[in-house]
Amino acid sequence: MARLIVVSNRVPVPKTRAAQAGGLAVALKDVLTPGSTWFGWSGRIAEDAAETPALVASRGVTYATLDLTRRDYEQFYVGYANGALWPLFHFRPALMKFRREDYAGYLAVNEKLARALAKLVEPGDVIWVHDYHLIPLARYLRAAGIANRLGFFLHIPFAPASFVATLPVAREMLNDLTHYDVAGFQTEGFARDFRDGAARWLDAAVDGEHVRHAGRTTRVIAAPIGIDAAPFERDAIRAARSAEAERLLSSLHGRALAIGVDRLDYSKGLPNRFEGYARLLARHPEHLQKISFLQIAARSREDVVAYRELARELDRQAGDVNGRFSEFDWTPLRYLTRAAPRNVISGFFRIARIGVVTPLHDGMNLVAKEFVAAQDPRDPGVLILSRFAGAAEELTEALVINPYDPDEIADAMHQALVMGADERRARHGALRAKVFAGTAAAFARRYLAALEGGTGTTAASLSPPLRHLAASLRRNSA
Ligand code: ADQ
Repeated sequence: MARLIVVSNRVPVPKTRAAQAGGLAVALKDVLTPGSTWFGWSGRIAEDAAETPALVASRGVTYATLDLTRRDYEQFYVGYANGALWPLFHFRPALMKFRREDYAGYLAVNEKLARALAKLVEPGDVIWVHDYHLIPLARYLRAAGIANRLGFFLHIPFAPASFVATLPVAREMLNDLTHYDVAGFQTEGFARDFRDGAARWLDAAVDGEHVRHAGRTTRVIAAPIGIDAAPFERDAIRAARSAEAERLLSSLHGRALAIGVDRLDYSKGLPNRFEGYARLLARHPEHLQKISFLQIAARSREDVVAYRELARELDRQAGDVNGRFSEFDWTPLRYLTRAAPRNVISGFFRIARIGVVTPLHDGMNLVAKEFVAAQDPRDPGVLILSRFAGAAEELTEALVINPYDPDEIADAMHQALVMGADERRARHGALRAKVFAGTAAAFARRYLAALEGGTGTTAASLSPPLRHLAASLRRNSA
């Protein structure tokens, strides 16, 4: 029977640590109906890594995972994916560390995954590949004789053509993407960047949304990812009454709470955020002792040098802000470098007066949408949002700032603190409508309709597996 096969670097196998993993697991929750498969790396490193995937079945979904060797991990994950592609796509060429051996390891892992996956694929299966770790997968799947519909979705930004050229294997990367039937991006801007890059560096023909190259046609679309808004709001309402939220509230002594929640990643703009906060306190002494900033920054990719350096810099900055401004009974900045459970964070969002989302560059940023969904519409907090997050294309009623200017962050925090309830409600009402319309389910439905080759999302235009998915999505989003 035909099925959906989702492929991603990490697979959230139920009852493992990976099951907690953020964005993607949440976004795809609804499309993983019984009969689907989720395939990828187990998250484990093993020297005797088998070529045949380990299978776990849960609620009718099969989770198929392979281990990686230490060398695979160093070259594929640390070296090329996060040492070269991540900085390239996040506009940080100075941090890009390209090494041929890492690239060779990246290709080898993709080939190994494709070989293992090819054995699981049945005619009619629809294969949806996620993110920058797996760009070459389609080429290897085609080489293994897989003729099924193949889609790719990039969760992070794509870079403009002139920028892509700094990658020594830019042509190979662009060419690999043309092996997919559909290539999806978070925004129309990123989709356009890919079409431009393919035209410029591959001499591909671009015809509207389509890129034609070497006899293949790829439909290149923007499909902004969303959150499961209604359940998130319900969680937030419940979590705002939890013991943790009560403790946080009572520790505030009536002060306004500003909150930031991120992975500890240089794309998230944390140093400028801390500096912006310091400037708010220095330039607006009326807010001293009236605000507490809680930054939760989950440590991430500590095997990559740039991440360790960032962690040290933020320790220094946090010490500096608190050393300068603290009173014996007030700590202006609370800085935690570990993840917090979603059902705690959602309650903290609801309590907060300001959500601070200031990435220097971000594919979407789901925290921005989660903050909006968590607010009490009668007395909502204010979202401060970087114009360089994909979310800023939709969430235009936020206080949209340029994160490269710490004074602009400070001004926006001041504006948020003095903003009247009517304006807060008006801005939040508009944002809320967008977050509740552009949900994870809507994203998946739209993408899968494109992958199926249809232009609409009516059930009649979908093949049996997708009709099944569409029906389940409608049930879940009802
Ligand atoms: P991320 O860079 O991980 O994702 P983001 O979208 O902000 O970024 O967050 C994903 C999820 O992780 C959210 O549900 C968020 O609540 C959670 N999260 C983040 N920090 C956390 C923390 N400190 N503790 C607990 N949970 C935390 C990538 C791209 C984004 C894109 C997503 C989804 O970089 O641009 O929005 O994929 O496509």
